[in-house]
Amino acid sequence: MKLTGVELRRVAMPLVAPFRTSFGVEHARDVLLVRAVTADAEGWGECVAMSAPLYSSEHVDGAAEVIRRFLVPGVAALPSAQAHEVEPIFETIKGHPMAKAALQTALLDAQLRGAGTSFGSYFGAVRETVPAGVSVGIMNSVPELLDAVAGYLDAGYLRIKLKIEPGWDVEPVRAVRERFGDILLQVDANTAYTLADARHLARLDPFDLLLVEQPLPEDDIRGHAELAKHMRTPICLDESITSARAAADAIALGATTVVNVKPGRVGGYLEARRVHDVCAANGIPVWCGGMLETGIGRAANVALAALPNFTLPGDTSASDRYYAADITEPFVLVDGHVAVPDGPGIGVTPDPDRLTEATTSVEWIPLT
Ligand code: SMG
Ligand code: MG
Repeated sequence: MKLTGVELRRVAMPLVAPFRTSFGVEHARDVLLVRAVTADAEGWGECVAMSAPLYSSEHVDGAAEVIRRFLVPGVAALPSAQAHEVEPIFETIKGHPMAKAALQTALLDAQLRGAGTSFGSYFGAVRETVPAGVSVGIMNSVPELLDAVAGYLDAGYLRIKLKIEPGWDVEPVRAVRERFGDILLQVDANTAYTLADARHLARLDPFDLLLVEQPLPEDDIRGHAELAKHMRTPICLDESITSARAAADAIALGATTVVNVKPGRVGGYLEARRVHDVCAANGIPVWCGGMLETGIGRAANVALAALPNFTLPGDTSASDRYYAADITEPFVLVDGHVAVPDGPGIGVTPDPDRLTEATTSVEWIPLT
């Protein structure tokens, strides 16, 4: 599979409501889409880097620069550019997993569209629909939070995740538990605490949460292992899990007993599959994280979430939780589940009119 050229397209996607986390407020995504063109097919990938390096060290302008300046020239030098064939070249470039994931996904989509194989069947999906959770941002007040959660439960979401930070943790969790009873409930701190908060975090234990996600800094694996000794709520790492090796280490050290899998964070779907496998081999359940993806990124995530060890509902919500008008056919919630696309590749394609409407810039990188 020889690559002909790569398009980098920026798309402005306003969110239906601001999404506040411990690291900031998102009002819109500035999405970088990668289109890989080969002689036989073309494929799409979505870069999940945010506008600013607040969730992780990457940001969208930097990712575009890495793709154009280092990744595409690396791929251009290869005789064939199937997804697994670019991995050794990508490994020589340090970091930038979200940039790598976006390009590799576009290549894999082109490859699988050419072969008439869906992402789901390529990776070994075992279900046709996946249970959907929803991630609920930090709100201005508890009543506002309860209204938001009520709306999501009415819509059919099977699991609620509350974003927390110091000053917005025990009280909102208590309020949601008291009001909605025995729902599947978990929290995500996005690194907002330190080990010195261990006793405070243990105050979440009485609420029978499924897990607490990434309470401590990304590089504090030992801290998470120590924290696990001081609280009953299972710890689930997100930001810290940057590869299958990192997952194996965190598990071996007792820092995580559940893992959030995000393909962008680990450099692509092949590595995400390896994270899944390492966790499965260790009896560690996984679930699919989200980065406010458009339908392009969501399609591939939903296929990944259909693998056997994805046993908890993911942050794979329906399109209307994020966008009034997505750039693909929307993913919809049916009985709390979203359907795994079964067409070739990621199984969805941008709507040409919506894409044009949302596009803010296009760059074509020819391969000579
Ligand atoms: O896609 O539903 C989604 C967002 C899920 O909470 C979510 N993602 O740390 O897990 C996480 C955050 C990272 C993105 S926040 C802008
Ligand atoms: Mg998280």
